[in-house]
Amino acid sequence: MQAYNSELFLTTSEAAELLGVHPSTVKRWTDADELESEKTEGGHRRLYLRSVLGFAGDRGIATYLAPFEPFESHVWLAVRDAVRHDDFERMVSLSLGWLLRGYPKRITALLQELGGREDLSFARVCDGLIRPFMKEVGTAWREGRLRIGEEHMASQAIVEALIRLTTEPLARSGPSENGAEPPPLALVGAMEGDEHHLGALCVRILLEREGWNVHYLGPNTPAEEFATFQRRHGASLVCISFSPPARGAKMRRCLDILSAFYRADEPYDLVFGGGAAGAVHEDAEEVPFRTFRIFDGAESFAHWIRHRSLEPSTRTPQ
Ligand code: B12
Repeated sequence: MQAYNSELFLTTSEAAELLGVHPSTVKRWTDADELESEKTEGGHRRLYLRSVLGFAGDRGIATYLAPFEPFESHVWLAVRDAVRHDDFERMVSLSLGWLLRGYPKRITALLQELGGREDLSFARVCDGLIRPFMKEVGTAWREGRLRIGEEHMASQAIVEALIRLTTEPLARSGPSENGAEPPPLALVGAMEGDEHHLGALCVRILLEREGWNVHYLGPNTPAEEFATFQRRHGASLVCISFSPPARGAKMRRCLDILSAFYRADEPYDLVFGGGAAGAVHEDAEEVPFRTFRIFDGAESFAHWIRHRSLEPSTRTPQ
């Protein structure tokens, strides 16, 4: 462990953040020599990550880095790059390294940590980390650097983290006793024939965090099922993911089916997204929906959902 962590040092506030205390507490500990530190030429304290982690271990202070032993310094640098510089490159290569060495659970743990952080937007984690990481995985598989089993392991590691990040409490989706307006309902899933559903899971979490009740239909869901469930449960938003190799014809067929089921007295918004969704253009299609939008990423979708007016459906979820 020493070899990995010995070179890295933190400022007082970085150490305080890691230990979950106020910087003045870290100063007190260093002044009392309880926590090892050095002074720079400019008189600022610097604390070796190794010492801070050792101190945390001795005092029983849980840090987010502890589960990543012996890669704490790698994770710390990767998180710092992401949070401070919006740079996920280190995180992508760290995750790929873990995949190749057979540590998929670390990938799950890292994504869970990032997905829970308040200093990172979850949409950014989706577009900045999950999508590029999985793209790298796909490329490495195509070039023969990864086996298909490793590709599956990578998707599963991400799925597991995303499932753990779906936080919707049961109580919120049930009938309300105090007469409060129930949260609006969204249906989310991936199109029939499409086994890729990481993007749909990302959308589910984004919506839940914006206060939506989400019925998640998962991968490979026929358009007719989206239409039927929208009617049955009165969803005010339907989000469908299309990954390559889906083509425009598939999206148009889906639009035709949903249009045939659509009733103007129960309006809803329809959103397409995913790597293949650009095969149709929202303005070019004649559709009856209250709104029809296409997004190529989680961030643009999150921005739209936050700024559109939240009009609940005329019916309440059952
Ligand atoms: C993982 C993976 C799989 C896994 C999926 C596992 C799972 N549980 O999802 C498995 C192994 C099942 C799989 C199967 C196949 N795959 Co595949 N797969 C991939 C891979 C490596 C990653 C996809 C992924 O999960 N990306 C991460 C997510 C988060 O990214 P995303 O979907 O783009 O989502 C983001 C945005 O698009 C957006 N978004 C997505 N959906 C939505 C929806 C809404 C409403 C909104 C608002 C936004 C949004 O938000 C997300 C966050 O940024 C890609 C490689 C790549 N370059 O993408 C190939 C890839 C997509 N697969 C490919 C192929 C060919 C296949 C197979 C046909 C292989 C085969 N011969 O069997 C099958 C098809 C199975 C099927 N019927 O669907 C090709 C497609 C090539 C093409 N252009 O035609 C790719 C590109 C690999 C390649 N380079 O060859 N695959």
